Amino acid sequence: MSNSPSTIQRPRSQGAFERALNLMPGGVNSPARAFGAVGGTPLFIDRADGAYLFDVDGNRYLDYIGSWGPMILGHRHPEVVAALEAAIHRGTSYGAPTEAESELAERIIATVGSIKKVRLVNSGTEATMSAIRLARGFTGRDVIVKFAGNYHGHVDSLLVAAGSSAATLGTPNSPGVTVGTTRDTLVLEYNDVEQLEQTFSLRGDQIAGIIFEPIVGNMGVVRPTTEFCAALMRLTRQHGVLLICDEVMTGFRVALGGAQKLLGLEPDITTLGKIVGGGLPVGAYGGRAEVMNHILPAGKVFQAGTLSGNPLATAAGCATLKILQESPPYELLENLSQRLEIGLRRAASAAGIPHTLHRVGSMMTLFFHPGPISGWREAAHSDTQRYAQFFWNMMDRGVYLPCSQFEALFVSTAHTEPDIDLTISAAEAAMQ
Ligand code: KE4
Repeated sequence: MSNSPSTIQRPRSQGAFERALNLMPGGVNSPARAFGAVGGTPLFIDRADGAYLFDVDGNRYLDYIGSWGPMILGHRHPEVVAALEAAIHRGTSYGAPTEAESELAERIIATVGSIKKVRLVNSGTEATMSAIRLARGFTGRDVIVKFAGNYHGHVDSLLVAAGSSAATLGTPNSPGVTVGTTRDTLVLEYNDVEQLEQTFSLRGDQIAGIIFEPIVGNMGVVRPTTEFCAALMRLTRQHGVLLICDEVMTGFRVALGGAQKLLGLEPDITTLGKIVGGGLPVGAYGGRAEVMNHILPAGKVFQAGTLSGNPLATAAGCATLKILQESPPYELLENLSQRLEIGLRRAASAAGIPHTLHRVGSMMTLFFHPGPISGWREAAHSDTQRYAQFFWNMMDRGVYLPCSQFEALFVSTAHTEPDIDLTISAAEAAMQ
């Protein structure tokens, strides 16, 4: 019996989920996919093509999750598929260096201005975990600062609930994370310059690094203020703290050079993921050589990985970045995304729904919240029940949105104006 708030029966997804529940925790391999935030049964996907997902019941959906960001070129881009087909006939993994890794490193360095040396890993989590270890190894300090509503993967020391004040160290927000692991983590409010300055005056000389999403995607899309960016740059330099820009989501998404290019930021370390692998498992972290040369075997900070720089993953990543570098699609993405933003705003206003929409390039969030939203304190009060019903109303009209109010939707180069207009029409009906 489906408990879905959907009006459409999807028996094969239902059966697939019941099977998966007996095999894997929650029936999924990443909790975000379990539809916990929107209720109902997750759709099992059979295949994807261009801007579309196809579920195992044969339904087609316009895809705005794009694998949570990687699929900026849409699914099965012919040049990415061709690169993978060529690579697979040369083998799948060697455990030895390849020139493809150097090509991907060159492409990253050529596009992300602050990166002069880079290490490839297998996920965004590995990238952020390694960046934190590097900041501590480079500075010899222990304290790491993060911000509420920012997500950096399942790194133990970042699975932290905010302390009671700016000077209060974090406490674990997941079983299995020890107090010892989190006692060197401070959780501050995003865009709160005063609290940042207070923290630095109290503990600046103990802080190894600050990690933040330069444009947040993980509380929904939230931009930093100019003052917040300036304070981050100023205070980290004053106190010898490394600034870690987590561009796993924004890298190659909001601009070829990432959010740091748009915002004029000069981080000491940048973390990457998602798009850099073109849909295959690639993460990366990089920065100026003086910092990166502390990583083993050049330096003494340990980090390793069996499948880091895997030949198939680097083939997909190189093919994707090659396209983005040679024919930057950001004007197309801006036009399509602006059209969608205007349509969604008009639909919500016509339905009399309190809302605010935040967009940067081809990533955006329609908050069921009157706004303003500058951080997690406001975002957390969004009407998540209303979002959940909107989600299913759109799904039943063939539009697959992020399965949480606190995520970004993504437009790809495979989307067309008719696709956007269909989405807007669906939203007008879905909000009634
Ligand atoms: P992964 O380990 O999932 O590759 O990357 C972790 C990560 C790091 N930094 C940022 C800014 C991220 O957004 C992420 C992962 N994003 C989530 C969705 N917002 C991935 C979806 C999931 O967990 O299944």
